[in-house]
Amino acid sequence: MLSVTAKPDAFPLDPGHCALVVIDMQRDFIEPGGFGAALGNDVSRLAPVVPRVAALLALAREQRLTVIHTRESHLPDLSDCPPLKRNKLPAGRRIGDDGPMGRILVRGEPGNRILDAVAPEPGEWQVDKPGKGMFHATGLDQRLRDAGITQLIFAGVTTEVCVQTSMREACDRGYDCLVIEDATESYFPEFKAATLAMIVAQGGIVGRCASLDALRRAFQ
Ligand code: TIU
Repeated sequence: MLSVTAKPDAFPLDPGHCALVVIDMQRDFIEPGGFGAALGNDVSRLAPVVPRVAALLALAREQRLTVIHTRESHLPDLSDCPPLKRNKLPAGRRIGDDGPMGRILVRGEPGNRILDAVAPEPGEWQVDKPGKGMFHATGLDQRLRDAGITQLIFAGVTTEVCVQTSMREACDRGYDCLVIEDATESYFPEFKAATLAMIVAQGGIVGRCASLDALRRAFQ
């Protein structure tokens, strides 16, 4: 068992039973014209996290961790999209509407593609999820259990939405969780800071926080 220096306390790392989960590093959230922009966000705020997630992926691959990539997306007929999620936005910016990267947040459209710099490699898991959390309607919990995964390291976007939701739901299911604070980002720096502070304030019950460097040191 390795040990990662983390907050509020050290994270015991068991590489053979640990997966890296990279949440929603898709064009929809990081490039102009996608769902993130449709929500009114300044998507340029997420650009700096891309090379950091790429560095984390390189480390995970070097250490032979299981690697999982998620994408938030809906079926082309939108049968898996709750009406509220679609109808709260103005026409032209709704899920399923046509945008510069194809239909917004629809599975298989150009906008739904994970950025090249952090793209999945052969053998890595790809999970399409209609929700903010990664367990809803994905079958992922059973797949992780079948693979003997008991620990999850989180990265990706956005910290307070899909990353936090997925991590909290993972803790509820009994996984030991760690978020890499410099490999996750939000459109709102204050929301990211508050999310990490909330995790630390819960005493480790809803996961822990560590830097990429601290994770790297644990493997040395
Ligand atoms: N709105 C926002 O910040 N995020 C999302 O809608 N999805 C994810 O976080 N992936």
